[in-house]
Amino acid sequence: MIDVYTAHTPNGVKVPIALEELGVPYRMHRINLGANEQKRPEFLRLNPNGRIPAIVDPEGPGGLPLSVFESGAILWYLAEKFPGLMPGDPVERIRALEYTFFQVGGIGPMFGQAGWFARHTERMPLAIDRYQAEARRLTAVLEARLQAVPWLAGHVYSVADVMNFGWLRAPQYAGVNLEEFPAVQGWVERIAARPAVLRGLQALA
Ligand SMILES: N[C@@H](CCC(=O)N[C@@H](CS)C(=O)NCC(=O)O)C(=O)O
Repeated sequence: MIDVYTAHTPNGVKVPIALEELGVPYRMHRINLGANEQKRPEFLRLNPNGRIPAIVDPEGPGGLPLSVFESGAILWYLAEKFPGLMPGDPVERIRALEYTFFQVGGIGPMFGQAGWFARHTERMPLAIDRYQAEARRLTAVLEARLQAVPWLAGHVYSVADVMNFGWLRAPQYAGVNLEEFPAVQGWVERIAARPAVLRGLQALA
């Protein structure tokens, strides 16, 4: 039974979705971000960065408990351990790794900043324009990929799709209109309709 420490946010939803896709039992520990529970010492022992999500696998390597933080590392760890989200084809596996890093280094930070500046009480048009433009540019990269192949790794649904879906399911947060990105919109709708995805989101509702 994997212990999951998370909240209903773009990064937080990825872990229950992945566990549902993999059919792995888990215990949910909801972290109240408003109360700063992610900065408490007991949470910092799991993630020194003080952010959700984090997991503890009681049966890590060598049969010992293992904590993992950073959603990309968590999903990659789970996908390597349990069958279902890691492409078998070596090229598609690298594509999955690319689009996992792309999300962690690009989509996540840029969408996050775009949303943060757009909602700040002080209006900062330069920052809003810069981050929203970058969010749109990154979405265009996904659009080009998904015009060519059905899933980000290529022909199989993978860890990379779950990673990016966490953010693209709520694009308006970053000022992105998916009507301008039809392949991304269709991909979001296909993922959102998956029973495991519905269960993973329900676990956090
Ligand atoms: N790169 C990290 C980002 C994690 C992250 O930014 N989590 C946010 C929620 S989406 C958080 O914990 N925010 C609370 C805080 O920063 O104190 C990951 O992918 O796990």
